[in-house]
Amino acid sequence: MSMFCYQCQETAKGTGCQIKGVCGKNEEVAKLQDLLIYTLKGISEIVVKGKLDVQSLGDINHEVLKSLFITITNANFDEEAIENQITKMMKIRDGLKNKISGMTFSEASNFQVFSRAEMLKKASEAGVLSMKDEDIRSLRELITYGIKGMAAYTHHALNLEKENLEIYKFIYEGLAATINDDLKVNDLVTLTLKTGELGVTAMALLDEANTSKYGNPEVTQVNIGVRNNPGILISGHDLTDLEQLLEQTKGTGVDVYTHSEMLPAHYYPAFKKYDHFVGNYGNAWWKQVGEFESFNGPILFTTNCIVPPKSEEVRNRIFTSGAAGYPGCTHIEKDSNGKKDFGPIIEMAKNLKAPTEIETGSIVGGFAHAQVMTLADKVVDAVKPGAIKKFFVMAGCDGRMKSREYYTAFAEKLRKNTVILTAGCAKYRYNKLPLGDIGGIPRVLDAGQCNDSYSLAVIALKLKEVFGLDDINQLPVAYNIAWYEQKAVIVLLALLHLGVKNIHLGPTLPAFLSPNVAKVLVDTFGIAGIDTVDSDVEMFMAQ
Ligand code: SF4
Ligand code: SF3
Repeated sequence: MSMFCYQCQETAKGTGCQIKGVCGKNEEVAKLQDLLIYTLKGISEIVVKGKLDVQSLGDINHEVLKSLFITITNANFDEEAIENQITKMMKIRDGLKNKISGMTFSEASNFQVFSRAEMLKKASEAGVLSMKDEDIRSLRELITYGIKGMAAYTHHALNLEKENLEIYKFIYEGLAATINDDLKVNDLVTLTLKTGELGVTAMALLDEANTSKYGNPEVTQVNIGVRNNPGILISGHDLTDLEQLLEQTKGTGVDVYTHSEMLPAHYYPAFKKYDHFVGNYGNAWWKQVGEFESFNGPILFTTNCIVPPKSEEVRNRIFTSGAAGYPGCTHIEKDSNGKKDFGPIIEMAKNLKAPTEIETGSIVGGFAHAQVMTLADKVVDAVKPGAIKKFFVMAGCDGRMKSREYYTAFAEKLRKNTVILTAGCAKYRYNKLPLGDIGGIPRVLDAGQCNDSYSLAVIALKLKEVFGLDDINQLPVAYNIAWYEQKAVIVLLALLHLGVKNIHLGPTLPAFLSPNVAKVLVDTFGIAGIDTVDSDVEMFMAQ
C-alpha cells in the first residue's frame, strides 16, 4: 500500500485514501505528513516522560502547533515545506532529549532520517495502519485529529498573542499517549473526552483573542457582488493576516474580498473601518476551482482549504501564508517582528482585471454569543409562545460530495417555526436561501467560522440559564452537524464535553471510528448519522 489516510469525511470509498487523496494529496505528501506527526509524538514523549516545564519550551510549543496545522486536510500540499518542518522538529526533538539523562524513549523519539527517500521509507513504518488493533488505532487517531483541530485554533490565538499552557500540556500528553502501548481502550476513551475539554479551552481562548482585538461580531449585511477595482481574495481562517492585508492595501486602489471561511471577518467592528473591504466572493472552499478563475485577481490562503488549482494561470495567482502551502505558489513568511509583507500580492492585483460578478445582493451574519445575548429578550419572547419551536445547530464544514445536497434540502424542508444556528463553511449550503425570518429574527443565524461553534455552545448554555433548565439537552435545540476535516472533530468532542447529547453527524460517520468505538459514542452520547431529509425532519421535530 502506497499511502493510507482516512482523516477526513471524503476519504476514498468511505474507508481510506490509498493511492492518492481525494483532496489531491499525493503519496509523498501523505507520508511526509505521517512522519511529521510521528516526530511530534516523539517530542511529546520526551516532554511528558522527562517532565519538562512546558512554559520554558516557548517557541517549541509554537512549532508543534504549526506542524500539527500543516497536516490538517487541505492546508499544505508542499512536500518541501513539510520535509523542512520534519528536519526542524527532529532537531528540536534531539535537543530536548539531550537535556534528559538516564531515560529510554521509543522509536518516535529516536529515529534518524537524512534524506527525502529515508523519510518516505520511515513514514511507511509510522503510518496509521502500523497499529494493528482497530479499536486502539481508532481512538489514537480520534485523539490525534482532535488535537490537530485544537492546534489550529490555538495557533490563531497565538497569532493574536494569546496562549494557554494547559493546552500545550495536553497536546504533549495526548500525543504521547498515542504511542504508549500500556494504554488500553478505556484509558484512551477517557483521553478522548479530555481532548474535548481542552477543545473548549482552545475555542474559548480564540474567541477571547478575536473579540478582545477586533470587537464582538455584530449583525452585518455582507455584499456578495463586486466593484470595478482590482481585488485580492483572502481565504482561510486567520484574522491577523486579514488585518495586515487590509492595512497594506489602504489607499492602493485594490479592494479586498473574503472567500469561504473568511466571510465572518466582516462581522467584526474592527474591520468595518476599511472602505476597500468590500464583500464576500463565492461560496465554500470546494467551489474555488471555478470561482478563482472568475475572480481574476490574486488569492491569499491563510489556512485550509486549498483545492489543487487546475491551471498554471490560477496557480500563479495563489499565495499562501502561515501553515498553508502549495508547490509552485509563493509563500509569505512573517519577519522577526511577526509582520508579513503582502506587497507582491498587491502589486500583482494592480495589474489584473477586477473580479467578474457571479452574484449580487447581500447575506446577513454576525450572530455570535454577545450579539445574540443582546437579542435574548426577543428570542425568549419568540420561544415561549412557540413562534420559534426549535433551533437547529447546523455548524460545521461543507464538502464537494453530492450527498451534501441533503443539507440544502433539510434547511428548505424545516418548518417555518424553526431557526438554524450555523458556523463554519457548512453555512453555504443554505445561507443564500430565502428562508425568511421570525418576528425579525432571521431563520439562519450565522455565528462565524467553525471555531465560532463555541459561540453556539455559549448561547445554548446561556439559554439554559434564562429558561431555568438543569440540563442543556432540555433546550429546544437539535444538532445536525456536517463535518469534513479535523477542526470539526475538535468541535464535536468539545460539544460532547459540554454535555450535548444526540448529535447527528453527516453526511457519513468518520471512517476512523471502528465499530466498537462508534458504539461507545452511540451508547454514551447518542451520536447518530443522518437518514433521508423527510424522515430526519420528522424525527427531529418529534423529539
Ligand atoms: Fe483522503 Fe481526506 Fe486524507 Fe485527503 S485528507 S488523503 S481526502 S482522507
Ligand atoms: Fe470549512 Fe475547510 Fe471545515 Fe473552518 S474551510 S470549516 S472545511
